[in-house]
Amino acid sequence: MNMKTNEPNQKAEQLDVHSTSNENEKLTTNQGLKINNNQDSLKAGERGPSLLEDFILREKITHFDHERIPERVVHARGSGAHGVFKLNKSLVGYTKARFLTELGKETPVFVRFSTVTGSKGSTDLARDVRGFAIKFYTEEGNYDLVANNMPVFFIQDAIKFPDLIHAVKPEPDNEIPQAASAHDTFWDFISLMPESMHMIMWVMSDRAIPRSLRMMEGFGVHSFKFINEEGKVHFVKFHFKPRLGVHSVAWNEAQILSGVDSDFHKRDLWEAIENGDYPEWDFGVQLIPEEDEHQFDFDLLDPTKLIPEEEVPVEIVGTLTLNRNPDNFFAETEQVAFHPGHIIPGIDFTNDPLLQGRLFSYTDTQLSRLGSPNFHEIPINRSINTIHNNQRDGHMRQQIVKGKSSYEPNSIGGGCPFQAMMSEGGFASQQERISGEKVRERSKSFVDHYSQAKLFYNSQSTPEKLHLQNALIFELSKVTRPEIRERMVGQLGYVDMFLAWRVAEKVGVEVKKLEWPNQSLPADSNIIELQSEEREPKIKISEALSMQNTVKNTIQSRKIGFIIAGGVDAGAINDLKVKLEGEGARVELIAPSLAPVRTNDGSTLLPKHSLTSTASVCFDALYIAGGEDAVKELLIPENRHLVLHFINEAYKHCKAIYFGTDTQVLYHNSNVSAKQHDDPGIITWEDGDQTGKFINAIAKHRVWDHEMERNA
Ligand code: HDE
Repeated sequence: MNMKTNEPNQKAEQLDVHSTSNENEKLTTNQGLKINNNQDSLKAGERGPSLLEDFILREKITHFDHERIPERVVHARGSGAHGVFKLNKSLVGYTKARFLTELGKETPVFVRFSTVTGSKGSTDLARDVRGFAIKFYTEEGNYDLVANNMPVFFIQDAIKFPDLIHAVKPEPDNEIPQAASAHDTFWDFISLMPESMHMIMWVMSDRAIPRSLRMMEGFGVHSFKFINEEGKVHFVKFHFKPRLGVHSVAWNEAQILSGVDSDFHKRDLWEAIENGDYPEWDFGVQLIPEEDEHQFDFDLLDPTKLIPEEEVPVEIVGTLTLNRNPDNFFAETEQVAFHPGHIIPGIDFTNDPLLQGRLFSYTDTQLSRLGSPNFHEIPINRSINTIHNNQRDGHMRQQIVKGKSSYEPNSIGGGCPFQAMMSEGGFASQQERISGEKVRERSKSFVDHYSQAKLFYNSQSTPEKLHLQNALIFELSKVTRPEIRERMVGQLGYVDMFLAWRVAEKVGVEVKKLEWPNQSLPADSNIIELQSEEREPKIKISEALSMQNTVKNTIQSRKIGFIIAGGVDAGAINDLKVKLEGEGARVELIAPSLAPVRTNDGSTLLPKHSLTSTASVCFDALYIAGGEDAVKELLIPENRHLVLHFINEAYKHCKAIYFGTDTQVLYHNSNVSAKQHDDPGIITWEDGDQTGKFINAIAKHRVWDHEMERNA
C-alpha cells in the first residue's frame, strides 16, 4: 500500500517486501547472530591488543570501509521521491504504450531531481541545469524519461559530451571551483562552441536557480517517436509543467542560501511531501506527424532546438504527482539507475546524435557506479513485470532461477522463456528505412546556432533580461583570460548587440566581430566548421519561454516568516496565520531566541527559529508582527541589526513584507523607507487589514519590476 495516499500501488508493495525496520528488534551480525556487546572489541586483557578473532569487530569495520560507491560522473547530487502518473487523456491514436492510452490509468513512478556539475555534497543552489529523471513502472516494463528542466542542450553530438563535462567540472590541476561554471575552462569551451549559445541563454537565465524543484518545468529535450497500433509514427517532445508555476530565486539569494542552507531544495521537496503539499505537474506532448518532419526551419533531430509552442501547441494529457518520500536515501535515490534506452512498445528513439550516444552511456556508467550487470535487481530498479530470460550470474545476483536450461533455443526447458509476439506486448523497433554513406559529419541542417538563442532572449521580460545579463557578467568576470572573455562577448553579439555591449563593458573587453580561425587557436583548428549561419527566428517572441507568464494565483506551500518578540499582538498573528494557512501557505515563527514568547494576551508561542539560526532567504515573505513591547524588544541593540538585516535582505530580494502595527520605527530605519514609488510588495500598518494585498503579493512570487529601485 502507498502509505501516504492509501491507494494500492504495485511498486510500493514490491518495495515493501525488501524493506525492514529495526523497531523492537535485537542487534545482530550480518549472519543473523545476536550481539551482546556493541561497546568493546575482543582484547587480550582489558588493556591488551585487539584479537584478530573478533569477527564482530571485523565485520562491522569491513562493511563500513566499503560503504561508499562512486558518485555519478554527472548529476551526482540528487533528491528523489515516489509518486504516481495519471493519464487524463488517451493518446491511443499516437502510441500503443498502455500507460498513455488507458484513460485514468495510474502508473507508479520514482523521480530523481539533480544538479549536473557539482559533487554529491555540493550546494543545491548552484547555477546549473537540473535533472528531472522519471522512472515509470509500467506493466509493460520500466520506461525511463531522463529529462532536464531546460528543453535544449549545449551540444549536438554525443562525442562532445566528455569535452563539455571536463570543461565545466572543477579545473583538473586544483579541483576549483566546485559546482560552478564561472571559470576559464568552461567559458573557453563555450566560446568556441557556437552551438551552445541557445542553451547558454537558458543556463544564464533564472531557470538555472529554481526557487524549488517543485517549481521547475521538465523537458525530454530530444524528439522521440510515438508508434501506434497501426505502425503510424509521430515525432514527440515531452513536457512537464508545474502546477505552482515556474519560479526562481535571485542570484544573490542563491549565493547566500548556499551557506545558510545548502540543502534548500532537498529540504523543500522533503518537507512539502511530508506536509501533504504533493508536487504536481501537467504532462504534455507536442506531436508532429512523421511526414511533417521537414516542415520546420530547424532539424527535429537537433537537440539545441525547441519547437516553439506557437508552432506546435503542447497538449496536456496527464498529471505527475509526487506523494511519498523515500525510506532510505542510499537504497532508493542513490541506487536508482535511469537510462533513456529503457523504453516500451509504442515509444522509440530518433536519430538525434546526442540521444544515440546516450543510449550507450547509461548502462555503461551503472556498471562502474553500481558495480554489476545485476543492477536491475536492486529493489528501486526492479520492473513490476517479472523478469524471465537466460541472463545469468555476475556479481551480487539475487534471483534464483530454477531449471537446467539457460540458453535458447532449448528443448530441455520446454523452449521457455518464449519470445513474445507484438500482439502479446513483444517490443519491435520501428522499421525505419536507413541508407547512407558512412561519414563522420554534422548535418548541414544543424548549422543555425543563434536564431533560437535570439528567440529565447527576446521572449524574456525586462527583469529576466537584466538577470541574464548580470549572470553573464558574474560568470565572465571570473574568467581570468581576457581573450576568452572577448571571444565570448563576440558570440553574444550574434544573439543581441545590447546584451554583448553591456556584458563587454562590465568585463573589460570590446565587442569585436569574431574572426575565424582565431589567432589564439592552433592553426589546424576545425573551429571554422562549427560556425553558424546567421538567421532570424521565424517567431519573434514565444510566451512560454518567459517564467513571468507562468505565475499562478496561489500561495500554496509558500513559506512565510513571522518575526515576533515578547508582548506581540496575539490576535493579529493568529488572524493572519489562519488566513495564510487557509490559502495553503506555511507559517514559521522567528524570535530573538528559541525561548517561548509571551504574547499580549498572556498566551505563549513557540518559535521555530531564532534570528541568528535562520535568514530571510529561507522565506518567501515576511510579517513583522506588531505590539508595542514586541517592537521595543526587537529594537534593543542585540536584536535591532538582525531584524533590520532580515527586512533589508527580503526587500533587496523583492519579497513581500507586511509591517504590523507599531512597527513604524523598524520600517523607517530599514531600506524600505527609501522607496519612491508605490510597491505592491510592501504592506504597512497604515492600511488596516491588508491580508488580501499581502496574499496577492506572495502569489506573484517576487516584485521583480521594482528591483532596480530596491537595490539602488
Ligand atoms: Fe545524461 N548522463 N548524458 N543527459 N543525464 C547521466 O548516467 C550522458 C543528457 C540526465 O538522476 C549519467 O546514471 C551523455 C541530456 C539526467 O540518476 C551518464 C550525454 C539530458 C541524469 C550520462 C548526456 C540528460 C543523467 C551519469 C550526451 C537531458 C541523472 C549517471 C550524449 C535530456 C539521472 C547516470 C539520475 C545522468 C550521460 C546528455 C539528462 C554518464 C553521454 C541531453 C537527468 O550516463
